[in-house]
Amino acid sequence: MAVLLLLLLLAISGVTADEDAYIGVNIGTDLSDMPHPTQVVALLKAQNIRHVRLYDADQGMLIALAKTGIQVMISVPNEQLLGIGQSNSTAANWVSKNIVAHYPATNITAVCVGSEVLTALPNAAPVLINGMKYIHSALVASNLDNQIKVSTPLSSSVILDSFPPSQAFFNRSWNQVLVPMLSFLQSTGSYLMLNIYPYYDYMQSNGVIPLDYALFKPLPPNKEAVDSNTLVHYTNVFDATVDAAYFAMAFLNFTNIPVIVTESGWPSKGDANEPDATLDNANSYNSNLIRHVLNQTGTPKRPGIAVSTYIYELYNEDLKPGPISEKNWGLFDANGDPVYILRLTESGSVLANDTTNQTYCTARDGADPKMLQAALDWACGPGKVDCSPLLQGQPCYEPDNVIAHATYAFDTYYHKMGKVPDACDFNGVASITTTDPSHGSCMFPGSLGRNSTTTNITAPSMNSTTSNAPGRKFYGLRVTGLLVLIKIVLWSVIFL
Ligand SMILES: *[C@@H]1O[C@H](CO)[C@@H](O)[C@H](O)[C@H]1NC(C)=O
Ligand SMILES: *[C@@H]1O[C@H](CO)[C@@H](O)[C@H](O)[C@H]1NC(C)=O
Ligand SMILES: *[C@@H]1O[C@H](CO)[C@@H](O)[C@H](O)[C@H]1NC(C)=O
Ligand SMILES: *[C@@H]1O[C@H](CO)[C@@H](O)[C@H](O)[C@H]1NC(C)=O
Ligand SMILES: *[C@@H]1O[C@H](CO)[C@@H](O)[C@H](O)[C@H]1NC(C)=O
Ligand SMILES: *[C@@H]1O[C@H](CO)[C@@H](O)[C@H](O)[C@H]1NC(C)=O
Ligand SMILES: *[C@@H]1O[C@H](CO)[C@@H](O)[C@H](O)[C@H]1NC(C)=O
Ligand SMILES: *[C@@H]1O[C@H](CO)[C@@H](O)[C@H](O)[C@H]1NC(C)=O
Ligand SMILES: *[C@@H]1O[C@H](CO)[C@@H](O)[C@H](O)[C@H]1NC(C)=O
Ligand SMILES: CC(=O)N[C@H]1CO[C@H](CO)[C@@H](O)[C@@H]1O
Repeated sequence: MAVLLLLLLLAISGVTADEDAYIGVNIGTDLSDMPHPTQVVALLKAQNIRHVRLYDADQGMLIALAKTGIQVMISVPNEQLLGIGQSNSTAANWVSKNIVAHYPATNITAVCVGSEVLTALPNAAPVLINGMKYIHSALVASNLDNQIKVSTPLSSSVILDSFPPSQAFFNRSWNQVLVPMLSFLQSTGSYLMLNIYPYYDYMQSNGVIPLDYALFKPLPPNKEAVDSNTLVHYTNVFDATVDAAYFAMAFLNFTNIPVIVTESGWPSKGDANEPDATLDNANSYNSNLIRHVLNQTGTPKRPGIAVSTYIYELYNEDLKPGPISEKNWGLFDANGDPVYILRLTESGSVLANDTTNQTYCTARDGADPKMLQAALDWACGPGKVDCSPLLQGQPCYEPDNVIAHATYAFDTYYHKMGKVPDACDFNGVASITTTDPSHGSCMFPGSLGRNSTTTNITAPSMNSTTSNAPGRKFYGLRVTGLLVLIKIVLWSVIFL
């Protein structure tokens, strides 16, 4: 039954996909405790994230993403670009190993050739176009070029004078690369990939850009930014940057290439000199961004035209060098616990908000150990909880004390009973919490980002198959009320 419903869920989510703008998520992997690919995918599923971008072509992730319906953009890391841009057979091998071997089980939709190459690795710029063309030729040879697009994410800093948007143009130093690139994107039906960081624009503007304008918050009319040529009012940095890209392309006579935003986000924590990297601002930015994209508003220059956007990023990456903010762009920590609960109520039912429903039943602090033991005995006996994971040698045996064991039994019972508050009482020695009590390989029912349908979870830490430090991936959230409903039914079937 559960399997049937799962299939139904996937079928329906397939139907509702993708002519409209969608939200995806980038998956960076610079974490000391990087979750295993199966845990990453479980988190994606729990959050209904349907689109992701990986910063490499990690084989473990590509396998874990198979048959999930999740659409995946993979990347040629900058470190591999020189090889691929100089040899069509290297490119063909790359496509064969990372795409042909996984498609169609894993729904790969695009290849990002390098990442901000012009600004991050300018000496590879001369081979960038060839790299894109070689990858594309290999896709053509495998008859996959219609399904899988080739592009390269650009930093928005290649656009100069981006306000007013109508006067924006690409840094002319790069025209020799950008003109053939735009021709390539146009002739292959691909899109311009752009990374947009209003956080940095705001930080670098020395007070010229109001914080609210960066955060999509309402501005008084006299504070709105007006394009003096078009008289268009801009209410946020994001739209102005996308329009600047349209104008910059038009300046080179390319008027029909869509834009997709490959990275955007806001850090939730920063150094003393980054006072606006806060939980509240990160929440405002990402919540407003999601609402803006899913509302299909488009931009003033192209109203109603979808600008799908990948949020940077899924996990906080604690190993990232640089200021504190660098480590705090994530929506989740390594345990799959949300860093903040997105404020998405007005956009309908986006499951990221559903983390508020992520509750657990634990032994109350300071409860009398004898009463805990009695409640534990009841749960594992008359309560019919499967307490075998608490046996010696099993994942939840350690720590071997009554509080930990009771917590496991209480939480399992609570979920079995459909999380009704009465199921978490146990004569007053239990209480409901939103903190996931899972530890090590002991996964509690209800745990996000983990496989909670079974207690036999082995969770090896991920040894990435690639050696690239900034390995990353992405997903997308796109939810309908029906999906939420089916998900609830699905869960209740599993737990009843
Ligand atoms: C690579 O390019 C050479 C020379 O243009 C061509 O003969 C060969 O078929 C190409 N190989 C692949 C795998 O595309
Ligand atoms: C991948 O996803 C797209 C959009 O939902 C869909 O049209 C396509 O059929 C999928 N491809 C595969 C191989 O599943
Ligand atoms: C344009 O690009 C060149 C080459 O990277 C760089 O040196 C220059 O500073 C850029 N111009 C501006 C105004 O950013
Ligand atoms: C764009 O097209 C116009 C009209 O055909 C032409 O005059 C102009 O030189 C073109 N600009 C570029 C950058 O190719
Ligand atoms: C969504 O778009 C409609 C019309 O385009 C607009 O009236 C509404 O305010 C938008 N909602 C949000 C939350 O942006
Ligand atoms: C949270 O759980 C309650 C009770 O199970 C349910 O009625 C509600 O719809 C859930 N909220 C969401 C956003 O799914
Ligand atoms: C949970 O794990 C089992 C066994 O490894 C697997 O068959 C199942 O597909 C997993 N479920 C989810 C939702 O990942
Ligand atoms: C968990 O699954 C593995 C492989 O399927 C099996 O060898 C092991 O005995 C199981 N452990 C428990 C506690 O069920
Ligand atoms: C993971 O990598 C570490 C360090 O390279 C190594 O010691 C360990 O054996 C690896 N684990 C697995 C399961 O490959
Ligand atoms: C359905 C649901 O849980 N909605 C919550 C989404 O997040 C906002 C802000 O935290 C809550 O107020 C809603 O209750």
